Amino acid sequence: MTTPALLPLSGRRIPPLNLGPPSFPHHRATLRLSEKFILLLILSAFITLCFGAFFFLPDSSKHKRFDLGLEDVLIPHVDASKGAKNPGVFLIHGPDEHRHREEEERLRNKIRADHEKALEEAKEKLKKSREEIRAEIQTEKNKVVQEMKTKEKKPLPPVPIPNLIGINGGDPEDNDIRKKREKIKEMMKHAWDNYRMYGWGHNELRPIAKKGHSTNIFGNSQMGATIVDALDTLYIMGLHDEFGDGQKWIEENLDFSVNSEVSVFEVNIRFIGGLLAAYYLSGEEIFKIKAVQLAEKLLPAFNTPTGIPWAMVNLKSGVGRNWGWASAGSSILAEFGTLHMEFVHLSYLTGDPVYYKKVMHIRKLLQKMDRPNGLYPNYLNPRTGRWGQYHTSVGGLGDSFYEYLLKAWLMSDKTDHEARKMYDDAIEAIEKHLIKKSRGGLTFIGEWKNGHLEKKMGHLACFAGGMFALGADGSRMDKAGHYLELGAEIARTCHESYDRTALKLGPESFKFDGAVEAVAVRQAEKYYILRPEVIETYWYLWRFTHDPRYRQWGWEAALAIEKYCRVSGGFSGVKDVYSSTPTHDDVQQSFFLAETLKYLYLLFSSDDLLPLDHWVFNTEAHPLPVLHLANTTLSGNPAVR
Ligand code: DMJ
Repeated sequence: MTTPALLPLSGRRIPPLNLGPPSFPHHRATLRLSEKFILLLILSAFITLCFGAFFFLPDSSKHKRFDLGLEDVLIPHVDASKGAKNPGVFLIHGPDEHRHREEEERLRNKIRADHEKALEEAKEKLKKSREEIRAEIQTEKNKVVQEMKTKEKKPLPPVPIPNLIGINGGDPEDNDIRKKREKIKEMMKHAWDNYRMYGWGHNELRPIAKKGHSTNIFGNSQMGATIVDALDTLYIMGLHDEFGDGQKWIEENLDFSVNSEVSVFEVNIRFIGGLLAAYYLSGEEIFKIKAVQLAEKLLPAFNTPTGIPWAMVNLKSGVGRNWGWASAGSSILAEFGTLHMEFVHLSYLTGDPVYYKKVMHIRKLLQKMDRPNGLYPNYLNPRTGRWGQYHTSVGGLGDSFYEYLLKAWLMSDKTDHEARKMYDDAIEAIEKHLIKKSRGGLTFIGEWKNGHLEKKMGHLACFAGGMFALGADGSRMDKAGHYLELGAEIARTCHESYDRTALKLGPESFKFDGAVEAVAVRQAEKYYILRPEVIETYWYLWRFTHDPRYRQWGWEAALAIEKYCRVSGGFSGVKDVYSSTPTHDDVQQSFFLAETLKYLYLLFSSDDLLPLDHWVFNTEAHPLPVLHLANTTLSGNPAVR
């Protein structure tokens, strides 16, 4: 049966309509002539309506699109020279009238053509099966997602990249040292390859169960913490294929729009620090873009009555809160005080002062507060702006706050004098009240708690040996020698804490009590979870003194890790360093790849790899370049100019 042709106004033949569902073609065949006539009537009414609409619709040429870069906006375009008083009313005569007719005819033709095309497409669509239509919709969806991703990758405004000196190389001349360095690289390969095999995309690895692992600092997210944390170590070791795999995963999978409550501090030091370092080393834009996307997600954490951020934030909702155990809902000094380096770099790279302002606000607030004995307590209530419990520590809860004061000064090319002053004041108070010598002559850093000194030093506090050495140059009253010596004494004490165990690995914390020196007493403090702080201190002291003992001590630690922590599926922490038959905790921490192995590798490299006058390491060992801002400005930042 043939369908009558439709002759529209244009006189062009419109192909027969196919009105029935494609899966039931016999329905079409059974349509009676009167039904067809009604359908044709409806269709011609529809076409007439379309033409009518053309004359009644507002003139779209009066609107012009402006691309403002960040978003498109529709702005009414008014030509002031023509009938501005009564827009919309125009009397047209002479040659203008002719032009106007031509234009009208052109538009009519265009509408006809579009209309025919639309009918043609509708007809084609109806011929397709459900599956085909579904597949088409999916392709369209994918296209939109792809376009959104491309938009996300939009480059940020270019800024001068600091001189990147010493980002590879570091080959030691000595053959024995070269072999040791190779061994550390092999350990990194073992840790990475197993994570790649069994934990890929998870935050961390269970090297014995051979599966992924995570902790509450990353919420319930699977954000590949080990990948991001390890990237710069892979890069400086020349493991470029592995680096490429990590980059690919980040490009394709790292997504921060997840309904997950994460630690602002941990995400900052591991993810933002890791991504920024990977960006600076490799020059790959994607790392910078991801760092900025993540930083935007952390900003809601600062929405507190005082501007002191919450410890945790939900990346999707932006709702923040504090850890339940932290002194009546307080924020923690080492957490809100360890954002400065990364946030200054974010402002530098984006030209957006918001990050800089957030961390400077924290600094100003702290400066104004009274400090008992000149010491900073570890807890601060973000609602009231008052200190919580008076507990001061250079180990956990306090540690990296002091580190970041010193490093803010170093990173600003030693121009951020305010940060240096705060650091000097803080360590003077620490030296006066917390640093003591044991009966056996070991210098240790205790903790101030409830009005008295606890003679206990955490593994975390061992980082301070490196910090004192790093801050020696530039110290008050030229006490450089004194601080270098203090750093060396802390290194010796921490080495003792390793040496006095069965495994030659240090406990989580150790006491100085009567006959007990540098030894853990409580069972719960005897574990070693692949932490880097002692090796970090060895490395800084090696760089500043070249005393071979630091390489020796570092090698002892590397051998102990190899012997007691290496398992077939990676590296694991151990539960008791005093037991000669270790029980594993079955966790390969991401900081083992970010820090422990990096510091070991640097310890057996020559000093031209990441020289300390050009690079400052964040607290997760991610190197960020010194910002020589003499000829440029960091938006809204007179202090580091
Ligand atoms: C790391 O995440 C960082 O070094 C942090 O500052 C303290 N703790 C761990 C490693 O022990």
